[in-house]
Amino acid sequence: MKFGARAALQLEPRNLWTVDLEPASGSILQEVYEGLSQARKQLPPKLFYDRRGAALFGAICGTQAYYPTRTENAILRRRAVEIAGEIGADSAVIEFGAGQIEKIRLLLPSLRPTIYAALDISREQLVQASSRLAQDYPWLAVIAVIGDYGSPLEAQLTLPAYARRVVFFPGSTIGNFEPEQAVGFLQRVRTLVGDKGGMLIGVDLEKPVRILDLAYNDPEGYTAAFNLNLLARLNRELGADFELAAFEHHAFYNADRSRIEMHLRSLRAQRVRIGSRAFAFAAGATIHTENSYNYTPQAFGEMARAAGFPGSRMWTDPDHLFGVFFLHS
Ligand code: AVJ
Repeated sequence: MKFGARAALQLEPRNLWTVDLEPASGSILQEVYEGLSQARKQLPPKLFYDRRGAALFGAICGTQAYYPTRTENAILRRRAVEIAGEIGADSAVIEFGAGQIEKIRLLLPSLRPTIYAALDISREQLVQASSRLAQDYPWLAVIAVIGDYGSPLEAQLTLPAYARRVVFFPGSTIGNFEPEQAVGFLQRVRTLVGDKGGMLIGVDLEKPVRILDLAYNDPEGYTAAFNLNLLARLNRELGADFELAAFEHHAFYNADRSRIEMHLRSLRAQRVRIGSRAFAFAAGATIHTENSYNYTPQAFGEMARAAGFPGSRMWTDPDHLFGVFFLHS
C-alpha cells in the first residue's frame, strides 16, 4: 500500500489526542486593514509568528542579548522540585501558546502531571512538537489543541474534575497585553482553572534600561529581522507591496509605561498597497507592532489579586531579571 505524507504524519503515539478548535477561515486581511486604518497605525504581535517569524524568534532566544528565555529556563530547571511541590500531584497542565513545547519538559520529571494539554494556533508545529513530547513521555496523556487562547475556551476545554488544573503561560507573553487586558486575561484563566486551580506564569521584571534596550536591539539583528518579517509576511500572504528597505526596526523603552515598544518606521513618505486598499506613510511615521511590559513583583502580585488569585509565590534568578509566579486562590 502507498502512504502519502499525510498518512505518515498520522502515525501518532497512542498517548496523544488532537482537538481542532480553529475555524478554517485563516485570513489576516481584516485585522491588517483595521490596524493600519487607525490614526496611530498598529498591527497585533501575534502576526509575527508565521513559519519564518517563529524561526526568527527561536534565533532571538539564542542570542546573548535576549535574556528572558535562558533566564526563565534556568529558574524552571533549578526550581522544578519546589514548583512541583506547590502544584501538587494529579495536575492537568494547560499551556497557552505552547510553540515548540520545550519549557514544560523542564518540569515534567518533578511535576508528573496526569494530563498535559498544549494549545497553539500553529497547527503543523503543534502536531509535530506534541507527538515528540508524547513519544518521550509515554506515561503522560498529551492533548494537542489547535486554537487561539485569545478566544473563549472555557466551554470547549472540559478536563477531568479530579485533576488540579494549572495554566502554564511562560515566556513573559503576558507582557504583550495592556495591563487592563492582562487582568481580564488572568480572570479568564481563573474561571477556567476554578477554585483549586492555579497558574504558572513567566513575567519580565523591571530592570536597568540598558539591559532592555539591548535585548530588543540585539547586535546580530534578529529582532530587527523578526519585526520586518511582519511586512514580508503581508507581502507573501496578502500580496502587499511593502518595500522592506524603506522601513526600519525601532525599539525603545517607554519608562512612563514600563514597556519596551517595537515599531516599524517609514524612512520616507510612501504609499503601500494591500489588497484593494492603499495606506499612506509620512516620513518617520511608524507602525506600532508590539509592547513588552515589565512589572515589579509587587505590581504583578496586585494584578493577580485583582483577577482572583490572592495566593502568589515567585521564583527568580540571582539578578532578578525574570519572575516565575505560581498564582492560586
Ligand atoms: C514572546 C512576546 C515574550 O515580548 O519579548 C522578542 C517577543 N519581541 N523580541 C517579547 C519578542 C521581540 C517576546 N514574547
